[in-house]
Amino acid sequence: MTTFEEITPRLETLAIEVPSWAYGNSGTRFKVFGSRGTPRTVQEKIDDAAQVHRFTGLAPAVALHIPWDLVDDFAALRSYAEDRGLRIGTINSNTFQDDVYKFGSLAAADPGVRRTAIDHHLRCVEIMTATGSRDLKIWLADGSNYPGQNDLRQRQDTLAESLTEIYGQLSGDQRLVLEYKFFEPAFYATDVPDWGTSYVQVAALGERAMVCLDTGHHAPGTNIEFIVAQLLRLGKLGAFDFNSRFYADDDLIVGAADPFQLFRIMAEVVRGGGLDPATGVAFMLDQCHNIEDKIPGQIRSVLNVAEMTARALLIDREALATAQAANDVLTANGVLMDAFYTDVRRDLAAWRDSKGLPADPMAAFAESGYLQQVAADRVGGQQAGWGA
Ligand code: AOS
Ligand code: MN
Repeated sequence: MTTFEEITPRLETLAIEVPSWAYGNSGTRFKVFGSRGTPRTVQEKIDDAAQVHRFTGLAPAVALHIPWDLVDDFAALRSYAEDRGLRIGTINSNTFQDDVYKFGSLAAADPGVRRTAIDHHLRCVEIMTATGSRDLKIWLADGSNYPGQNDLRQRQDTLAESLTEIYGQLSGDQRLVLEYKFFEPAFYATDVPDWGTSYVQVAALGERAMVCLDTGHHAPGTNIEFIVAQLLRLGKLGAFDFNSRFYADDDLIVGAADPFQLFRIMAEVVRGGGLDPATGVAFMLDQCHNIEDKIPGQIRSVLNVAEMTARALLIDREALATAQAANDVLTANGVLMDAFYTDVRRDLAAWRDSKGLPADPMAAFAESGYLQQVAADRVGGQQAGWGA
């Protein structure tokens, strides 16, 4: 039996990146609801992100989205974050919002559009250098709605050319991570629809190009932990975008829809060495809080990831290996389920307490009065939201 004390050193290596856009208003195509105290600037988003780290101790980085988080002076923004105990994490490029990208960006047939999209990424690389960010994350809305609309094969070649130019501009330990998504906004064919396509594209670029796995970007029923195992095996799992979903890309709180799936994913992360910082897996959240308060929504997500990571670390690996070798199906499954059913919440509370963190981060945040304070302070201006 593995004890909680034995797993804490590995648990403490967990460093979750929160997305700046989680603190802005978001919604569905039917309505984006505003809320009091929503940040108006990237600095206010960083202030909110700092609260998540302050109450959990596990979220020391904030990812930015460009152009949503554009500022004149990114070195100053880096200091702003550092003064609040955070580093600036992944820089996400955005080539899905401007009119010019109606028919695609890095894979578009129009060379002028491609140039605009590549230049945007080169600007993102400059920003990474100023912020000290390691990863450039690329998610493309590129695709088509109707059979025959695009030359599917040509677009793979075009995409490869665009990515090669961007990859060539990386320096030092900078990396490119390519996110895949099976549909939306394109409904017939997406240019990077699955992990295989992402893998093929990044493998052609080189060592510092990796796959980003967003947990909401697969067809229902997909065995995501299998993809995790395979990418770790190949040394190509660069990043997660964690969220949960009931139907499509719902972007709900991590672990809310299917805690067992989150456990199975973390079990493969542990098995594949992905918790070791040297493996370089970025544990990002990519979520929208449409109806719930955003900061506690992020705190809950971080806690859920920590809980399922702890349970995954508690798997009795020796007993599992023995049962697997003996083809003892029921014992092997039982060993895994024993870890999944272990309630680690008290142990995690005690661990937080020992670190000077609140035992109950949700309650402590509610009692802190932060939401009331920002609601009173953040009056006027334009609330940040999807697209701003
Ligand atoms: C879109 O579906 C993706 O998940 C991207 O990661 C995107 O950049 C992010 O969700 C912000 O819109
Ligand atoms: Mn994502």
